[in-house]
Amino acid sequence: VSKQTYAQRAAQHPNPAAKALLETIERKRTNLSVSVDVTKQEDFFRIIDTVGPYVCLLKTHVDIIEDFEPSVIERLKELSQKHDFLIFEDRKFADIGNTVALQYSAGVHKIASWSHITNAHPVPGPSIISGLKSVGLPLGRGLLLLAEMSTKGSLATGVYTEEAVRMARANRDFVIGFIAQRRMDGVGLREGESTPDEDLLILTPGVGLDTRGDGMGQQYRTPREVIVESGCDVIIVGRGIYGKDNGANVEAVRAQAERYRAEGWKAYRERVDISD
Ligand code: UP6
Repeated sequence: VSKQTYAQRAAQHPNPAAKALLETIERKRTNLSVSVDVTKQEDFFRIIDTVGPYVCLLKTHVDIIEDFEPSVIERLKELSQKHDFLIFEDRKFADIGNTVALQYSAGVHKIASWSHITNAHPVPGPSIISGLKSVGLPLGRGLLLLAEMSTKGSLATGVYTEEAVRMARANRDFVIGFIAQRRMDGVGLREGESTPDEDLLILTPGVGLDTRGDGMGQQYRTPREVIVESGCDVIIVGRGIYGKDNGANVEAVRAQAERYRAEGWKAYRERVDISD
């Protein structure tokens, strides 16, 4: 899979959210997702309007917005249309099926109604997928499982990661891939098992060009390490793009978004061997 182009993969993908993401990547020539982790609407929308042209997917933590109101979602949807990107609410669900179905569909944020993609920790077992799927599948949404994390000392390793991959494989109509640090093709396969037509996407946070960590356990690798060496599909970048001042300098944010987009795309072309 990692040698195929995004366009080839888009043409074959059965899940509508994954297909739309792969098509957007190809159309905009960007495998960059920006994570907009700021707490004020003003900063949130300024950053999104600036990075919009450079991203395939916009990642949110909508619960950190202090002045949240329902119009935030309307504006976010408008910007997603204007700039042609998908939305990924990084909710990291982790509860029993019944609870996550309520958290996904209801509450203040009604995530399922606007977020094309969301994610979940596999820690509760397959029932977390059933719960989220009951809400998201009819809406054409996609789910990512956190098979690994970017943080120092993460417990999501070894057998845990393998079981996460098996859970995804058993639910390929709704689970479109992973938050992980490397390609998962072949991970967790049992004796004699093979999955030739499987395309599980890898979206990777912990990406930075200028530092290796943040002093709070985050670990950064470069787009090239992530895309070429580890075979991942999408780079997720937060503070590397909007900096320490919540993206106050619009031109600096634009320059960083363009820089990460170019690095991510160059790495992809190296991986699939496109030379023209
Ligand atoms: N994130 C990680 N690592 C993971 C999973 N998720 O960093 O394993 C998320 C964080 C944050 C973003 O919640 O929103 O990706 C990374 O931001 P940064 O680039 O500013 O470190």
